[in-house]
Amino acid sequence: MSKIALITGATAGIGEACARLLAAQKYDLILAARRAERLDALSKQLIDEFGIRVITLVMDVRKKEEVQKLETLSEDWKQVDVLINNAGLSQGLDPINSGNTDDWDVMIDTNVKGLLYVTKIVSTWMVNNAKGGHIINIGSIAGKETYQNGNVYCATKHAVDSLNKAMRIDLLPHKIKVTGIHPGAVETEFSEVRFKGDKERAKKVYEGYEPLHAQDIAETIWFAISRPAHVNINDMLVMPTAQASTSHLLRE
Ligand code: NDP
Ligand code: 8X3
Repeated sequence: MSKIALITGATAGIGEACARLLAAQKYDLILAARRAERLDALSKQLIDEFGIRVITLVMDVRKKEEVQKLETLSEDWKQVDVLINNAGLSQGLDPINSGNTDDWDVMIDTNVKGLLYVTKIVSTWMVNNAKGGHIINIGSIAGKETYQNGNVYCATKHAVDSLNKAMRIDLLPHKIKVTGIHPGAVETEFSEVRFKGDKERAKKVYEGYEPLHAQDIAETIWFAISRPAHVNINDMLVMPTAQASTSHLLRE
């Protein structure tokens, strides 16, 4: 029987790249995000190309009642082997004194509370299934350091870093692997979302150097997933060669 992976935020960037890579590895997939059309198109493509099984869940991870839809899946689909907690975003880049509190709510609700709601349900399945499992949490370099005006986004990713360590401890008795993947700059829709559709400003974030591509992170995640049973990758910080820290970028 094929292994099953559940990926949140599968409609773009890192999540979509993970879906493609795991499909090529013959995983059956549960793909979740808010944009139904994108989920449908991706799932059709992966079924046609790789002959795997895919189900999609239109789900806003901020909304507990929507995340609860996971419980309506059949017992077969609850045999999840890999959970990739990827759904996340940044909103704005402003000093703490003038930040938009609605932006703060969106980031905290998505990056921290959403990740928790999904993890509670899926880790319970993994415990009950008693066959181990692997949870991959997508943190960020922003969860390892803090940069000017990154305040709340950085705080949410520090929380993910902390929760990653906590999950590793709590799920140890159940032989569930837990891995934190912390990328530096990856060119995805991330900056367009952060700058609320301002494509020009978003493009500038990646100018003058080669950023990471979503595929680079998917491959890093696959490295963690494909280790032998006795090996757990606890934590990985992955940067573009041209980026030493959030504030040290070699632009040429
Ligand atoms: P994208 O904007 O390209 O993708 C984000 C994904 O998250 C989309 O599929 C989006 O789907 C989904 N998403 C956002 N909000 C919600 C929500 N409330 N409920 C469900 N799904 C949601 O960005 P990335 O691929 O770059 O980001 C993926 C993860 O990587 C995030 O956690 C981000 O913080 C992290 N990261 C990104 C870095 C980068 O430089 N790009 C660096 C370090 C970490 P939809 O809109 O359809 O719901
Ligand atoms: C995204 C990378 O540096 O914009 O997590 O925070 S950064």
